[in-house]
Amino acid sequence: MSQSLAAAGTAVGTAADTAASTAAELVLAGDLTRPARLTVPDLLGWPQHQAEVTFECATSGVRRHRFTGPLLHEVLVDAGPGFDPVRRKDRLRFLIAVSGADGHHALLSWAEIDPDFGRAPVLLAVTIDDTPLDRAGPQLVLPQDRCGARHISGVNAIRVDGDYTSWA
Ligand SMILES: Nc1nc2c(c(=O)[nH]1)N[C@H]1C(S)=C(S)[C@@H](COP(=O)(O)O)O[C@H]1N2
Ligand SMILES: [Mo]
Repeated sequence: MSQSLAAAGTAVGTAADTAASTAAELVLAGDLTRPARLTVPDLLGWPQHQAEVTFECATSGVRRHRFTGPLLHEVLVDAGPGFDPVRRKDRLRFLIAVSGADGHHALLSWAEIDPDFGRAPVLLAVTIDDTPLDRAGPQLVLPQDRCGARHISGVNAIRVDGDYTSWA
């Protein structure tokens, strides 16, 4: 019985279509008091924003997309970054390392997305062009970027890091 069900499942799709593996997971780690694992449906729990972005790709030219999703800043604040929230200067040493499942990486500074500093309305998109990203995983969206390279798709890890003492 279970064998024939498995065979039927294989016939209509790939292993990635099985219930256990459909939801891509995003790991929030680093200097956080509440590290988390989030799926795209989890990201619907924050207020949703929309962005129409046009960016240039070095290889495929001008691209245009519509994204929806929560602000990266709101999601990360809820994970409890390890700075003193009332001391603005304390936030300036934090960086945000974003990784795609394919190994594409980019760094943002905390100040870049902080409403007291750069105020960039960076999203963790849950839809692209009205298509849900539940299986692919969320996409980083930077409406301020001219180039497309930081619009990382299939984001599977975000690390917040404020400790540079080991660099000295
Ligand atoms: N995970 C991942 N995301 C990525 C890339 C990549 O190599 N891996 N390339 C980036 C680059 S260089 C561009 S221009 C855009 C292109 O997005 P589009 O083809 O969906 O318009 O995706 C970005 N996101
Ligand atoms: Mo690109």
